[in-house]
Amino acid sequence: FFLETLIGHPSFVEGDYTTRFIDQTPELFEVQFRRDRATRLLSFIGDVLINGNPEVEGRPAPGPMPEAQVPATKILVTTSPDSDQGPRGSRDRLDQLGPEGLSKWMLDQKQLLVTDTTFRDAHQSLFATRMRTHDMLAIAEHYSRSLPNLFSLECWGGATFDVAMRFLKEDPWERLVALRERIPNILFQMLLRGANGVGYKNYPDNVVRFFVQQSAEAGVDIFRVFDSLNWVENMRVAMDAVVETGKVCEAAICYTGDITDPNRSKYDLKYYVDMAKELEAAGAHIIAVKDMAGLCKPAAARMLITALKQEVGLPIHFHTHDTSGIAAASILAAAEAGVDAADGAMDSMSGLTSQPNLGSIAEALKGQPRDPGLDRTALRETANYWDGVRRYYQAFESDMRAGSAGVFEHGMPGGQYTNLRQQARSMGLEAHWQEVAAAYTAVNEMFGDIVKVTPSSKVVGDMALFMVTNDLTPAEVLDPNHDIAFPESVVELFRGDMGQPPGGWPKALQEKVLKGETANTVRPGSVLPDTDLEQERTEIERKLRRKVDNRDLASYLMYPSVFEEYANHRRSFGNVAILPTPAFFYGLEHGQEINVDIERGKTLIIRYQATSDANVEGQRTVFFELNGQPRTVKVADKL
Ligand code: 3PY
Ligand code: ZN
Repeated sequence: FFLETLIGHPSFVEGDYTTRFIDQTPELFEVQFRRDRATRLLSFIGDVLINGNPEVEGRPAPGPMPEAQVPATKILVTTSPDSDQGPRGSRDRLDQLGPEGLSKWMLDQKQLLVTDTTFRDAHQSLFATRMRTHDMLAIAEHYSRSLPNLFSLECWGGATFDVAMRFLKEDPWERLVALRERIPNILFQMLLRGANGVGYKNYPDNVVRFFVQQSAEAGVDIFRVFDSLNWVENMRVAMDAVVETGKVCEAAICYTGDITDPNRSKYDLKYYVDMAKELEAAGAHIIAVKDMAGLCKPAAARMLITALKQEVGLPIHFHTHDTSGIAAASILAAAEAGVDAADGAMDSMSGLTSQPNLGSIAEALKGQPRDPGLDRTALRETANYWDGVRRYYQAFESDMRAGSAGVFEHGMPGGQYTNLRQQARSMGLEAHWQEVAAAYTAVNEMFGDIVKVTPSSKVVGDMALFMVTNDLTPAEVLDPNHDIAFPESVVELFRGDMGQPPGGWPKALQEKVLKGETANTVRPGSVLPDTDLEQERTEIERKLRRKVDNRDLASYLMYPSVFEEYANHRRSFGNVAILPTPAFFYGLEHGQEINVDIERGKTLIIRYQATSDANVEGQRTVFFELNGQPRTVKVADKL
């Protein structure tokens, strides 16, 4: 193989080589021990058995984890004359009508269209985005066959991109493509943080465009685009890029404050209606009301949706969180006021910081004019499956037990709540959680009452933790004579690196934070130079000593070091996404056997036998049976 690669190299063929050839093409000379796929996976399992998966270190042990039961798939709705093709769904409608046609169809039809967020926001909000591709793929075909009346599946974007690579050692693109293969008929939806892509900072415009193009090609149909300060200027590049791909641009207004409270006038009904009109003029096909913290009370939902339906000519899609416990009432109020689509999560993945209960919303509307027409049995079976899956992730659950009206004070987004609480715990502040929540409220006020959603919410969280750990009061933070070394993210926010909030930043605090540095007021993307994409590609190819396709490049542009680390993990251990979840986090029991589908039609049967004592070099031998044959791997004992 080595010789073939060497003599096939263009420089070698052309006779164009000197000793510099060795320096310039190191990939040809790296003598790499290329282990087969099975050995790499066994090494990973061996490492988890001996050293543990660092991901669950220090987290609560899970209870029993019986295998989640995939329901036997029945075709419940077949509108296709060719039954092999499976039932037609919303994606077929998009193919037929195009994005403007889909938008018009949404307005013309009567049902409440329902999006299931289980594959993205639900697990982001309930267990820190840890759901693995393996658990999604097992149920995917069931969705396609049994729930074709769902409007869309929110299954990508937000934090899933980062967490997939950083913690789960998975390729987010492969997840999307594999889901697409199994669910060709239901629209896929992603959450895009506007100029922040799927990251935490503004990227150059051409990086945002490149990312959108790749996502569209890989299978995203609807892009829910938002800006973390509700600054429409900062959404245009992403929105235009979506429209250019021929996909659906769902532009979001992030809901904060309380439109039913006359004392909170900064974000009143007019503010939201004006923003929706701006987004309509900017080319959106759908308007999302993104209530990321679950602050939109039933009365507010009724007012807001009624006004938007009167003033805007686009369908409205309502997204909320159930942190307070009352969000389903808001969805029903929105449905009565004529909202076109709403988000829910499958029963066992709903409630608390997640979306309200999809199955119960469907039941509440059954037989009513807005009946979403979803099959009760299919919903129940799907929810049962997710119930089994959720047990695998016990270690990542927050210990929130009930909804809490406290969210109307702190306004923390559902996706942030569990993370911030975990962050506080890891800093030894668990007992001070109420103080952190109070500091979060105070920081928001000091910052001028801003929209809090990734990444602006992260900055508010950083500052809240900073205040609690340093025992700082709001008065001290605001006092110009009390010197404070603000966290870097706060400096960046006040410098305008994430854009501008409505009404600008509070001047006195901005001066104090920036310590003489000047603030930007222009759109950050307008001054960030375009990235040289090919230069970046060369750079990462050199680091990894392999070719890098557009999807890898897009991952690298979003998260350079996270991607590089993930790619190295993949080289050492192969595609660990195909392992069952308990094996990935906890390894195997003695004598336990698992089936691992290494590719379609090719299954490895892995049985764990035993582990030896460490040898003088600190290595242990792990004994497996692989498809009935003995196999061993050596693993360094790091503990
Ligand atoms: C994200 O950006 O990940 C969010 O879920 C915002 O609500
Ligand atoms: Zn959300």
